[in-house]
Amino acid sequence: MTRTFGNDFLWGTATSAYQIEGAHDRDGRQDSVWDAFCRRPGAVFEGHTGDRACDHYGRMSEDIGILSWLGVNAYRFSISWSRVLPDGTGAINEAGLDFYDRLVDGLIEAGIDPMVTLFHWDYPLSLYHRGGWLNRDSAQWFADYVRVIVDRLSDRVTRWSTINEPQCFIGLGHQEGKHAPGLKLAPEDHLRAAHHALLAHGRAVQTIRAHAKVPSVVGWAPIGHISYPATEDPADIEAARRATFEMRNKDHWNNTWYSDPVCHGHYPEDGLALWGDAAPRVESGDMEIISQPLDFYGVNIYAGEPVRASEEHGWEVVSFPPGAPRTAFDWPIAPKSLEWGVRLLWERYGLPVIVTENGMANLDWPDEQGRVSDPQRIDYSSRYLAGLQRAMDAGADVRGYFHWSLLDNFEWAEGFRMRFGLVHVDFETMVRTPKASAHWYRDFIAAQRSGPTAKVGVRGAVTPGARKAI
Ligand code: IFM
Repeated sequence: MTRTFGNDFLWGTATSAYQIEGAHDRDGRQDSVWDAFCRRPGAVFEGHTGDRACDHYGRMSEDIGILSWLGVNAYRFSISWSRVLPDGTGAINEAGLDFYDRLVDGLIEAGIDPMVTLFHWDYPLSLYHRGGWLNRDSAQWFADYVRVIVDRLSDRVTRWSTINEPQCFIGLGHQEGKHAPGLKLAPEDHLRAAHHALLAHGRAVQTIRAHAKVPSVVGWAPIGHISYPATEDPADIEAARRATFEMRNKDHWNNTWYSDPVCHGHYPEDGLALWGDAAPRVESGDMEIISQPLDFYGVNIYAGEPVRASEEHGWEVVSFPPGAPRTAFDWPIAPKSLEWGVRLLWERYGLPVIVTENGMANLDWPDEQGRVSDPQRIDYSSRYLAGLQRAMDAGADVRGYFHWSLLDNFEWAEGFRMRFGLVHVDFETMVRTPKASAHWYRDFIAAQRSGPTAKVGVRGAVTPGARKAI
């Protein structure tokens, strides 16, 4: 199939600091909550830790070489807060900051646009001991850290993503206790932590706007928790819209608790009713901070579920057929989740969308000739990208796609057993081997290099009236 996403479409891969860097105690870095969580017996599969991870810290040039070979024009990586500010606030660790300086220079030299994620879960342990996200000061601490990064990198970095998947670091980390810092808090407490994370997001946007040296493109990267229509019947489409944006469960697996404040300046009514007295106290001015104008809506979409209209409840989930394809993580393979997720989010929030993560865990290993065949990942990516193209054909304004992930890496509580990379990593030797999917992605990107352009601009470049209903 010929697909044309446009010459300026961002084709990238994504990673995060704790998952790939390693070097947990080198050059002045101090612990984050993930270092501490990994040391807790039973917290992570087989006691794996990110101490070495992929040793990206020591092999950064090699990894930039791989990105260059892939032909991506963008790379999304996160910064380790406690590598730059070992105590979370105060003294800057120049060696840590220098690492990111060199990374940015190396990427630009290779013709790859850096997209910096400012927070991807590795909260400084020292600040956790001062209350972490439960402390309202965390928004100020985050803004101070962001200022350090912006002062150093914003002469070259123009693309910023504030926080990654608040649903996970709050839901899994502060409600369910499955991720760092491993807390199972009462609703009023994890909701307060969530509110502070939203404030931190808003303060980060303000800091970038106020101090960046060149015009910046700013967004964030929540999870897309997607229901898609089982058929194209308008009643099923309405069912998907409702299912995607309604809050029915007392957990963090939804879109609107986070995205409505960020994009609309208020918590959703159904969420407030659901949480009742546990809902956070919103101080005067909070929502103005949280709802800073954004340039793009970054979204991480991996899977979703089909729904259809139901007279009784408005919508109901349609089961996958027995034996339907699933990833190694047991997530259903559902290309329509990307297609409809992007369409529905574009419709509701009216911001250009960037797919900041999409990919799959697979059981990959090198064969006797040293090749890594992963036809499942090629098929997955091909189907999801076709879905993305359909979303764009339907009018959704999509500006980029970042495959998760560049390298096999430390998959949080699953340790190293879930391999998400386009590039296989031998975690003993650290040898990198591009998988068949890496070759496929490289060819795919090369084939997209012609056709009409869709400008990836700064705020204001998108005509508000361009927003279309689906
Ligand atoms: O590895 C994670 C990433 O850190 C956040 N988004 C989902 C990925 C796969 O689970």
